[in-house]
Amino acid sequence: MIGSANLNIMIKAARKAGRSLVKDFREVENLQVSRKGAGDFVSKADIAAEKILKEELMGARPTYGWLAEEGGEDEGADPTRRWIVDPLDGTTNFLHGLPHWAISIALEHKGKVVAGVVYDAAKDEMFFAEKGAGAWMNDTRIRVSGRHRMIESIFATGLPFAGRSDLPETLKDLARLMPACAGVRRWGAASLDLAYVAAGRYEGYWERRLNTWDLAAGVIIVQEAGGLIEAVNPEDDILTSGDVLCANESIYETFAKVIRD
Ligand code: 2AM
Ligand code: CA
Ligand code: CA
Ligand code: CA
Repeated sequence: MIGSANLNIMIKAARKAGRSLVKDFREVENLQVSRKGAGDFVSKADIAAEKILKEELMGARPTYGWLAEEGGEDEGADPTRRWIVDPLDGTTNFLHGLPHWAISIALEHKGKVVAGVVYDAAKDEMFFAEKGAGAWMNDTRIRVSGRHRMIESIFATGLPFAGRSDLPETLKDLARLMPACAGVRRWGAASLDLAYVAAGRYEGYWERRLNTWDLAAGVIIVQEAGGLIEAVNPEDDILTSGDVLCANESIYETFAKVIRD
């Protein structure tokens, strides 16, 4: 797969920030951590990774805009293009020594995501996609799963953590979904949940109240892998609402009905 210049910039940046995160992950007990809000932590590792990503991405494309979880927002000289970055998605896992976290980088053009990279550095799995060019994991083209029976399917979600207000909705969803399917998983890194749907590892995923940087890269990876993705309420915009529902094509309608009814 030969990507565009921008995709190569994104992959190179993800690898460089990934090396920094893997190093910090090995000595995670020594990291300085602070709390941004209820249950929302940030560490030296998040900050260091974001600094590397900013140097790499803005260094290569100085006119683009910038939106990142730990460093706020800048409108670039070119208002049509913007990097959307989560330097460490799954910080809570990272801080507990759980190897399930990722770097998420998206490129937006005129309000639409045109390229996305989700890098699981601990497992060296680089998920990426570019509009019209398919979705990939390392050297392999990926596709959503072909399962179409609910009873054989597994779904992922995020369980609301301290401070998040969507508990009643999530409990209602779970009560309807759990008896109908083969299982529900909760891993704690939204960008990887999306990448796993794209790779056919589970059939679908839904979650509410996410941030733009959790979702932007994963959205295009799911689409390019042949998946369907919308906001939980299909009239909403995914990135601005932060609510997402995605699945392979064959099960989408049945799954969406369970969550939406
Ligand atoms: P973060 O690690 O970048 O903050 C969905 O669960 C998203 O919520 C995750 O991708 C995660 O992104 C964020 N999040 C923030 N605090 C969390 C917590 N205590 N538990 C799980 N996810 C959390
Ligand atoms: Ca966070
Ligand atoms: Ca995140
Ligand atoms: Ca983060």
